Amino acid sequence: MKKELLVVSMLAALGAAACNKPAEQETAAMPAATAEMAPSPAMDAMAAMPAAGPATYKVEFTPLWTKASFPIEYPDTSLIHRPHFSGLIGTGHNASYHLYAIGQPPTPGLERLSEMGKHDPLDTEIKGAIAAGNALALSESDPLKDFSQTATTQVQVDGAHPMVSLVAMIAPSPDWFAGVSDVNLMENGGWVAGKTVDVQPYDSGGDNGTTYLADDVDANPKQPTTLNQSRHFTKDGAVQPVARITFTKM
Ligand SMILES: [Ca+2]
Ligand SMILES: [Ca+2]
Repeated sequence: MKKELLVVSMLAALGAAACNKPAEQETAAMPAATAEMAPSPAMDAMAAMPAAGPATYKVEFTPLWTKASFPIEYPDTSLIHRPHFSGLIGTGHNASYHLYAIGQPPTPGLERLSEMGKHDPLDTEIKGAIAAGNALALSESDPLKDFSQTATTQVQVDGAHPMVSLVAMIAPSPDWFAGVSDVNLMENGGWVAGKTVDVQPYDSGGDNGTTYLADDVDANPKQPTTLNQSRHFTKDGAVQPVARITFTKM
């Protein structure tokens, strides 16, 4: 009996100690957070960790790439060349992974996505990033051919992988894609309820064609990925977004 009571009281004491710990850490962290110090990214990450467990967001991709907004050579000449977006592909990830990067040549996966709309081998590259701990889960949607609809998928994030990148081919095109990169869904240590971002057109650098329907002109060596500032996507000198993505926490 005595022994059991001792165990119970010890457990109670341990429990109390365990309960106190986070509270102590919180109060200890408070002055640093309220002080007028420039918060370093490392401090942000540490402060964010306890609050942000895994989260899933609904992704809705709304097309803006219409003939009315993008009249130059808009490719509506036949059913074969009917304008559409390939299925979206992307992932939640950390700062070590980039689906695409301005100034960097495309990976073989990004090149094929941008030229053919194929998810393979970009899906394999993302799975490699997952295996390396830099990405969380593969996200994919169906292609979008009816622009009165949206393309939808889901994306998973967690405290160590709070950023999201997604791409889809602008089709038909030589190597042009719509994308968002490094969208951070964590703000002030917690997950945002929702976020809407513009999706810009890019040129992956995998092909040298300069019109939607240009013949295949493989780029060798590969060119750096750029924001697509061709006449097809600019208005008054400014690149126009070709879609909008809304993230909604589920
Ligand atoms: Ca190109
Ligand atoms: Ca190519």
